[in-house]
Amino acid sequence: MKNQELAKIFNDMARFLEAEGVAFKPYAYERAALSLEALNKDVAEIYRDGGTKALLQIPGVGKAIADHIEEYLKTGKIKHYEDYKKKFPLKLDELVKVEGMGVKKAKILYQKLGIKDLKDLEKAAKGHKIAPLFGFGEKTEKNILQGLEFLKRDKGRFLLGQILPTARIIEQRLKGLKEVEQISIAGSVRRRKETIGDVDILVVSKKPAEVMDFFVKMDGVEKIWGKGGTKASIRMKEGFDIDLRVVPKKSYGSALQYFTGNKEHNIITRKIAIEKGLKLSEYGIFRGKKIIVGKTEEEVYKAIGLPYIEPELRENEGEIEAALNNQLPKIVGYKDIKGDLHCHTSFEAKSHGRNSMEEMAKAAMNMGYEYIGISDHTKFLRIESGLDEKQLLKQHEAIKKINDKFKNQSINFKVLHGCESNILDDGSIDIKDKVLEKLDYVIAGVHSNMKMEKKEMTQRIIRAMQNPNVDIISHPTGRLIGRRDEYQMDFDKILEVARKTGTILEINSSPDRLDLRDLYIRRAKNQGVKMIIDTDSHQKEQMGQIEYGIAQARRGWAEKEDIINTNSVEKLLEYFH
Ligand code: DGT
Ligand code: CA
Ligand code: CA
Repeated sequence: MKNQELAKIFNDMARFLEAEGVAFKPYAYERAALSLEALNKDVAEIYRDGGTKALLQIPGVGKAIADHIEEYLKTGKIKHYEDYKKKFPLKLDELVKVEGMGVKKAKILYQKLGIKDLKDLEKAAKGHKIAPLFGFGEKTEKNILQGLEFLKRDKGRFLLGQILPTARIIEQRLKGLKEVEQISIAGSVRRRKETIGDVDILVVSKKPAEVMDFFVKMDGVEKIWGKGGTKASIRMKEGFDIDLRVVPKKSYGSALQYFTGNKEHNIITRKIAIEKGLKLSEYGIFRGKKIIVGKTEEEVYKAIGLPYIEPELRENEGEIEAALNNQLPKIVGYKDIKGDLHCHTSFEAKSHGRNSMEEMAKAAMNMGYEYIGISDHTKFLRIESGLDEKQLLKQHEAIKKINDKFKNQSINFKVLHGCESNILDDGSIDIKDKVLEKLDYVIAGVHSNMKMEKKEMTQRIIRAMQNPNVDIISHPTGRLIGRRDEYQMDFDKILEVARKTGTILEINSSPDRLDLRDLYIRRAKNQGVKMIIDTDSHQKEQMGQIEYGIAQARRGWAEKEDIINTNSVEKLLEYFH
């Protein structure tokens, strides 16, 4: 898939430019990569239908990038990129996945020790070659080894955010075939699991052979693992596999139920069928040899005495018992969110490639929201151009002006003023209370010293929640999927204090965070703790990632009432007060 190939190239370019110390440009490339990754249409098709002019309509794509895309589509290469690869013959994309390793560190390690990839890095760290280097030390070397271990644990799985856009494009391509009557993504992608082993796609067709042929010959296929009459399996260039199954119409519902899984959920549904004297398989529900139902999932569940169960709940985590007792939650919907309150902007931060407050507000309107909350970093995070008290007050006035302007233009949309402040080691906040008081709401998060002892970290976050000005805790556990563990902390105690103080816990939608994780969401809900689904967007293109956060909330059984940004702006402000 050209979208993902180009996204990878532009991400690499951003890193090369950063390694060279070039300002601004890396962000432009990152933004283009982000936009291409999330695009639901094939960039090759866009170009074929509308040329460079159409490319320029893609968010984040300007003239220089459009030229690169054109060059790549025409020649399969980008000269500028090839030159950089010669200049820096190291696998930066791989190396920066190690938690705590930035581009600059990777460059130094390459120059001093010739480290080109993860293998070299591991060898050097184990041989204690890194610690003696200026600016590294014992602690960094230990962290690198830890980071490498972590990467190994999750090998072979991909983030949902890396997979879903491509899976959708392939679904659309197949849908375009006249032989395809019905189609659905199945497996863990349909369940919106946070990491994905492979993609499963189910198709109804009377001519499976034609569908199979098209599938294995698609653009972006690297290898064909197998191809039979109704089954095929391929490896995409991006490194992940896709299984395709073609079934007859009468089995579509039961096949979808089977291939959606998960496996444990399937085993139990089959057992229930047996108890009723039936047999449930991917081909249908049978009494003896006679098929009773199979066309839709609804009728399959009904035939074994269950209501329809949303795919995000099918993990054998109690959903079957709940269904049997008619106690399934009415989980929050993908269209229930009314605004995003964790958004960063370029205010007083000119060098981060971010968008202005108005641009973010417009993007929020395009999402169909009623409000947005601006929550820039605060002063402790100097590398993120964190705002100090004076700048926050200045921003407050600027936001008032934007709201006045919208009002004058009869635009029914509200910009709220917040901030993402820092929880310091002792649990205090890096901004004075008398300024925090003036904002509509305050987010607080841990951004430093993440390896504290359990007791200390728990106390640190509790103290922040006890500050009456703090409304929301961002990415509460600090994990990065496949890269960094959660902080050591007593989550039950945190929940207890969150409930007492009315503090809201964030469900961060960023595909590599998804923090809170699903089981924590469920525990929070059961304890009566409110949550908010936010994107933590640093560029407007990231606002669309909200769907990953919503998916996670659904997997955590959260209902509309549990999520405060399903409320109108009036209700929300009332809650903050
Ligand atoms: P993944 O790919 O590891 O992220 O997870 P899934 O759930 O997509 O697993 P996958 O691709 O191996 O299989 C897709 C679905 O097919 C799975 O969710 C349930 C069903 N399935 C696969 N193997 C078995 C099995 O041995 N027994 C039963 N009952 N169902 C299975
Ligand atoms: Ca799968
Ligand atoms: Ca599979």
